[in-house]
Amino acid sequence: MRMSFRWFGAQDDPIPLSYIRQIPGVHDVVGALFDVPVGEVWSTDKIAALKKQASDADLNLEVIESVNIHDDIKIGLPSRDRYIENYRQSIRNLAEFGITVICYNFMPVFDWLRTDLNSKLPDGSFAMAYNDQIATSTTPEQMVEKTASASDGFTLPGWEPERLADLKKLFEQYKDVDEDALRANLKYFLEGVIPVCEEVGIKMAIHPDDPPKPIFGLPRVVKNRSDLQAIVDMVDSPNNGLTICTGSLGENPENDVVEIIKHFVAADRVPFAHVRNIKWGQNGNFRESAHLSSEGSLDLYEIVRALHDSGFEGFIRPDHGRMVWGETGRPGYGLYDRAMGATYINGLWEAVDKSGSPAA
Ligand code: DNO
Repeated sequence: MRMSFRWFGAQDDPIPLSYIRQIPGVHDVVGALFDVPVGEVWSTDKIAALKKQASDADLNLEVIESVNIHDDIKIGLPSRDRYIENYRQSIRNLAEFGITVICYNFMPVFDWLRTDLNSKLPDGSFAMAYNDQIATSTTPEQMVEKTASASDGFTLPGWEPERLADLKKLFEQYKDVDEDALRANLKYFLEGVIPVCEEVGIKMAIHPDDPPKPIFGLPRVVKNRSDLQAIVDMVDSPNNGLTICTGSLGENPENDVVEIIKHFVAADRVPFAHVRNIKWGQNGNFRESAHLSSEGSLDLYEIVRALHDSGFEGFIRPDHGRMVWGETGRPGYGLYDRAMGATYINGLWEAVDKSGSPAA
């Protein structure tokens, strides 16, 4: 297991790499080029500069989160072939610089969704929350506006204002895309990129839908175990992998995250794991919590034990943290609570590792 930490780049992350380097056990940073428009090729110059920033700070950079997928690919428009060709070139360019894992998602229009980015918890910290009733009574336009105004001046990953400028048109383009069509378009994409990944040694790692259900009438195809199984079966290759995000999958109490981990890690399809906790509310509502098992609804000990005992050899990162100790910044991505999360997960891993007992 390699513990890593997400970083949004020198221009846009208030947390310097030198601070990340000081988190015990973190030697890897997860990065991306946020200034390349979705669909365009990632140039070797830009990748080289990103790699150099990490290595200058004595950190490795092998995982990219994310190389996002153009909506034309998800919709299945004729222009998708050009975007897939660009993606193939980005994969080749990234491999030249030692990248081994690319995290991506296949959520139409929006990436993850929260209805409150700054919900105050009883201990005085702030976390993100999702309320189904608010989500279903808010229009997509209102949601974009609300998310932008509550994110403290930062762009949230997957909520780029330029891309979401013409929501009406995007929704119109998706009107005939149901789950089957979206799945077929994912397969088409994977068939285009996985051969290149095999050639250059990169593993693709699809991120689950967050929350794991359709939103605003848009289909979602990465919600549960059977969706994940369908994806690994689309192209039978270890390079066609998954990002197991315990929070996203765990938001649906019906998803048995521990079992999902055991199954897909044993099948050698999990190069990357996002490990975080959430607290279930009523009717599909949830809020994010500290990583500690007793603070949320997921058992992080069992999650780490399942990863360890199934032979997980990929990258882990702590995921969304709360805002604690007066910190401000990009919601979910402050330094302190994520650093505590990394330390906690490292502690669990060490304990499981030294106890030597295989999971029941
Ligand atoms: C949110 C993240 C997602 C994730 C993408 C992967 O905090 O977990 O934005 O990076 O879905 O492509």
